[in-house]
Amino acid sequence: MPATLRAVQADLTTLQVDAIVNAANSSLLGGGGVDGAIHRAAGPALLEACRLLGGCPTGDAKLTQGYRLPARFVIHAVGPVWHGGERGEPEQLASCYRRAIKLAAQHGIRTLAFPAISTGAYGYPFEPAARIAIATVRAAIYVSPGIREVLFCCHSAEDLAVYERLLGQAAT
Ligand code: AR6
Repeated sequence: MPATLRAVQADLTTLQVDAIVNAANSSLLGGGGVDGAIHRAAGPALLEACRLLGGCPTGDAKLTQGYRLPARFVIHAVGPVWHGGERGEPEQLASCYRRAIKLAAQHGIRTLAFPAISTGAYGYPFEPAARIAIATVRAAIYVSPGIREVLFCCHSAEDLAVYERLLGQAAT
């Protein structure tokens, strides 16, 4: 059975999953948005762990423990800054989703939740980013049979509606 893909509206930091994915920057030293919320909820040990990772290139991901979070792990993924779409942004965005799924599979993670990477401070248009997220995760989990459920965690009802439509799970 392939993993279930589902959209939810929630604060990512509250989700009871094996891993949450952070929309990080390449320093991995924290920031605003979902990154700031994750660091606040996880506590200072997360920043200490991130310091040891030596940053992360755009399109890649690295894993830490989740510390005070309900999630056991945080996968820090670095999405692209949107510059209009002609500078490799779609491929970089797909790459960070692929890398996050690969790391999850390598660590025996069965359930994980993504935020809409790059769609906040990094300015990636929401619906094109959601399409890439869904298509990339669908393809990646196909070769990672240990992963049972992937949640797309949306901050707003409007964002949730986009994911539900694209996933074909809109409420009837
Ligand atoms: N739970 C779920 N989704 C959230 C939450 C939350 N608590 N908070 C924000 N979002 P952003 P980016 C959504 O800006 O665009 C940071 O400073 C938000 O509505 O967090 O990848 C990093 O350090 C949006 O849809 O990440 C980087 O410097 C999505 O999360 C930079 O921002 C991503 O918004 C990364 O920018």
